[in-house]
Amino acid sequence: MRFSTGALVAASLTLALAACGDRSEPSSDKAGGGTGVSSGGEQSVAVKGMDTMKFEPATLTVKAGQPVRLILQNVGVIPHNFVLKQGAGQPVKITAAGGQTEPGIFTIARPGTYEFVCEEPGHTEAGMKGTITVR
Ligand SMILES: [Cu+2]
Repeated sequence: MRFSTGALVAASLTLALAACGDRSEPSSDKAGGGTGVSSGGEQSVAVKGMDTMKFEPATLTVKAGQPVRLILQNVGVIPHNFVLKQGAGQPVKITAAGGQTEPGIFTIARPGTYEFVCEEPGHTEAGMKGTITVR
């Protein structure tokens, strides 16, 4: 039993090495692709959530297809959040308690104008919303 297990391990190791060997050959074109990746930098955007039921600024502009690092600064004392239901691959919700700063990362693939809101009860209705323009 022990002997056959060892043989099996040896066989799978050989397979793994063979697989690695196969892949190392076309990887020469990866070096050229690396420079392209570095050009797509993260963009940082800060928005304040205020107890006056406003975002500041209420209009944001970002680039399409590049990760957005959004920092929600709650400068009030009650909780606020940043909710983006459309545009990103999946709904975005960043919540910050009073006086707290919370980051979130998302990417919007297609240019356009999307609405973001604060979903705390009554806040959207009171005017706590804004737009994010993607170019
Ligand atoms: Cu709010």
